[in-house]
Amino acid sequence: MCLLRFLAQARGALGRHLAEASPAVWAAASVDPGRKLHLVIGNESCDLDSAVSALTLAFVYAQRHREHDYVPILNIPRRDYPLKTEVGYLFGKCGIAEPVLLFRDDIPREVAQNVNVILVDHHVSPLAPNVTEILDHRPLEDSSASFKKLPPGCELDIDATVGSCATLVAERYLAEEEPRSAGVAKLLHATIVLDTINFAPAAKRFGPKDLAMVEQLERELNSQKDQRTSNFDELVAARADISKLTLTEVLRKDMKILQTDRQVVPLAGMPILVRDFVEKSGAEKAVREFGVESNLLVILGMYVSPADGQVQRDLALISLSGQSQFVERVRLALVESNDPKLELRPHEVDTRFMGGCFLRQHNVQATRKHILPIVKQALLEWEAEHDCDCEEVYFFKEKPQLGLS
Ligand SMILES: [Mn+2]
Repeated sequence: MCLLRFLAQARGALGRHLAEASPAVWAAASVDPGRKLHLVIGNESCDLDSAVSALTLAFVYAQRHREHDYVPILNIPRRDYPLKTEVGYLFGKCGIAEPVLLFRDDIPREVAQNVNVILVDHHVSPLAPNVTEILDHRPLEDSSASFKKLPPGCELDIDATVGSCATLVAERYLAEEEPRSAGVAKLLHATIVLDTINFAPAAKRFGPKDLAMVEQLERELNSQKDQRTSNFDELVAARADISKLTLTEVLRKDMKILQTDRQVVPLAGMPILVRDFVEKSGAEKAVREFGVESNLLVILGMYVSPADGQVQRDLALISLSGQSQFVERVRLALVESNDPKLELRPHEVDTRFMGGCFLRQHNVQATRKHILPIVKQALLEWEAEHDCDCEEVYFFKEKPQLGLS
């Protein structure tokens, strides 16, 4: 069976199994009892690695183990698919359209006990008790509570030496003669090239296995090494293409949530400078929608010049509830950071957009990976110091008055 036909039939396979769990919703034909459903699911960022690894591994296993069903699931709600511009671009190039894909909201919140789950590109999951196999390349978090809930027989292939989970899928794909699929080979090849930053030595994002798999895939595709660069450039451009997104979608496109016991702080990463974003009409409405339930929003902007590849970065701190002292505290933490030095300085032209704080980041090597822990530390320190400002104290202050009345 070819990849496209497999995908077109995946929804039907899912429906047949779910019909058993919930006949009211899925009035489809039932499945024979020995036939098991395996959901193959990537991580919640649904980056290219997660999406491609889930899709290709499900296809390969489905062809090799025809007695069972393997269904790829993209770990985002369907409405967020347009935000994953590089995924949509590469899938589109391979003829894979959104309606044949299955998303997190296509499966019930609680998966039935007899459903097996294969995790790709992550290994900490609320589905842990159902997981039978893991392919991942993140550093092992074996102390996490969900990791301890994995069943004893779960097969683990967690290899932090590879730059891409797609490399681990390619290894399985290439290990046997069947199935052969140009679509699978192209998807895996493009993903490994993107994740390894096209094997740039300075980026240090690849290991020997990534290179070996890409070379084998190139032999299978009969493609030349020099095509890597054009594939890579196309995907980088597709990832930064926000021309079809609303401003709120631009903020949500690549966001992470920082959570402490008392606060939720969203960090947006955008392929446009914040300074340029706030000039757009509707920017204030978009920011309000994005940060509706938080004290603080952190927005990180980046602009890569198409002409010479030069990178510019800036950031903004905005409090919708006007907590200026808190914003100032986080600003100081970022400005004073030595690990690394962010070299934050005011923009040449200042802005007072929503009373926020806007800074150019002259150390363009520093990324969200560096900024996130600084913000988190500042949040925790602030909370520790302002323990006295919380409700209990307010309550004690008020109590004598209540007692008198
Ligand atoms: Mn990955």
